[in-house]
Amino acid sequence: MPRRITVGAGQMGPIARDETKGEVVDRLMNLLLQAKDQGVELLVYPELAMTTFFPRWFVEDPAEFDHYYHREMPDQDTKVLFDEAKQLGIGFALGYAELYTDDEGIEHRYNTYILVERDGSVVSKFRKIHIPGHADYEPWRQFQHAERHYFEPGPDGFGTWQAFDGVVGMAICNDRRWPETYRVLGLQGAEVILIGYNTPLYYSPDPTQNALSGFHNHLVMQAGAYQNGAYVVGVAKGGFEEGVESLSQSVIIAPSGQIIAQAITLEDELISANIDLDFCETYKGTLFNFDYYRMPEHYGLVTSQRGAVPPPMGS
Ligand code: CDT
Repeated sequence: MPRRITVGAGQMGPIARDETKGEVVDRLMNLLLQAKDQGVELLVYPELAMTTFFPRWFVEDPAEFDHYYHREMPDQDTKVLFDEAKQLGIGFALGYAELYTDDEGIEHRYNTYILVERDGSVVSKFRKIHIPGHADYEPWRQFQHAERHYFEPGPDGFGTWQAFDGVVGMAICNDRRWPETYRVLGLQGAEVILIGYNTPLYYSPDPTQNALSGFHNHLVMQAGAYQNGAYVVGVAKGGFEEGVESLSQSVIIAPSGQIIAQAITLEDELISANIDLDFCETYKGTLFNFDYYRMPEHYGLVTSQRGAVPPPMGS
């Protein structure tokens, strides 16, 4: 039996600060209906798909922004989307801000993806690991990127799951820039990696990188796909949002590293591709046959240290 599945990237344009959750869900539903027309079985929405990218504003007490978070998923705002997707037989990954109270009553804020199967069952959650930006107010910036104020790193690591007739993994935005993300997923057999992102085109710490934003976005995801023999679905929330322009250019990438489909607008736009999961083996079974060719005995530094340690001078 060929393992073919149609995947969709449900790119979103900007979400205004005063846009209600109901209005946003209407847009997500619209993408879902387009997905149905294109035969999509797995629809991937962006990072933080329910709200404007609120880390661009700093409020001293993050609880002031609790209205941007969801304590449960689905909840009263999103249940209609979950119900409709189940009715249509479409699975999806939805990015949202999660507010979680643990068994000891401690609140945690995560940047989360929830993955839902075609029958409406929840496959898993993934909580973003690499939290970029800064934790304190930085007045010199044109706008804030205070993700480290609003989110803590996910405690569960990078997982993969048997779903959608294959092996699926997730990552969120800044995670995509780190080769470790893809490798840890690849080592768990990932065949399809789902990645949502919000990437401002202006990078305050080094504006010389601005013009390369689109290049870097595709560079890392294409490399991650190729080096691990996996498909990557990269989905933006882009366009001009509350005065800040963010990258669009959502893509579906093959294990060859080639882009199969790419969004052309800065708005809500669905792209899709019918992919052959067995094609992953073309790479996983040859050049990137991990079992045969990897040399983990020489990779110890990857997990034993965080920063670079050059050799001493004169050595
Ligand atoms: N959302 C997110 O992780 N964005 C970052 C922006 C760059 S760091 C300020 C990214 O890696 O695209």
